[in-house]
Amino acid sequence: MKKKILFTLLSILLPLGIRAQEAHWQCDEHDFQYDKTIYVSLELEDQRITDLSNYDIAAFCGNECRGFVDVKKNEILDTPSGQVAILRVRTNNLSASEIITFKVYDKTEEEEINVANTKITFSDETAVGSGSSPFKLDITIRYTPGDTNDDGEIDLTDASLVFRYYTEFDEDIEAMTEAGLVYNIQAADVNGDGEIDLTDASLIFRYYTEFDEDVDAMNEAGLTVLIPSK
Ligand SMILES: [Ca+2]
Ligand SMILES: [Ca+2]
Repeated sequence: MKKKILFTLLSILLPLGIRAQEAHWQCDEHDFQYDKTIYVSLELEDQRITDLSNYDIAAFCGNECRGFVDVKKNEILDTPSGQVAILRVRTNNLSASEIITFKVYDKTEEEEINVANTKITFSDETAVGSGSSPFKLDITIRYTPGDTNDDGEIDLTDASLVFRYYTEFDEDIEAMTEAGLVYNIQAADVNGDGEIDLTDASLIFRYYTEFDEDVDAMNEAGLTVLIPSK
């Protein structure tokens, strides 16, 4: 009887132990045919983060996870200048260039950090970066796509700032700052296509009005938005 209780306890506890090690993001590699390896290092305030154990790193295309650093598969390299993550970004479209967004999860702060976008051409088979010269992701600046004035809300002010950046201020951030406006340009490219233009202003506007802050509904409608779901 004791054995049975022990076995039952173990069968409950073991999966919990395994789950505890799982990355913040998951994606099924079997859904994709091709991949490209990116060697990634993290930086905070111009300092290399040498120990990556407190962070999960993943790649996204729109809101779709395209790969994450899996510690269970030993996808962390120890190098003399610090740890480097091996991030395999996946695709089914070898001929296209895709905008890939990197996200980092800070396990201590329990916070998702949007880091950077980069355009990736998958047909070119060479890896991005290397163990000795990794692709640097700087997690110093934290922002939420769509919240262009960093006030914690995504609303018409944000849409208006993107619109004014593109029209009134002719893409001049300094002029906007001089005019007393807070404008976080990193948050402005809400569809992740690498451009900040009227499409982004329109997407934020539609998020707030037409779609009633429902990102999933926007994606179902075929619109790509990087604004996090509520
Ligand atoms: Ca805002
Ligand atoms: Ca854009």
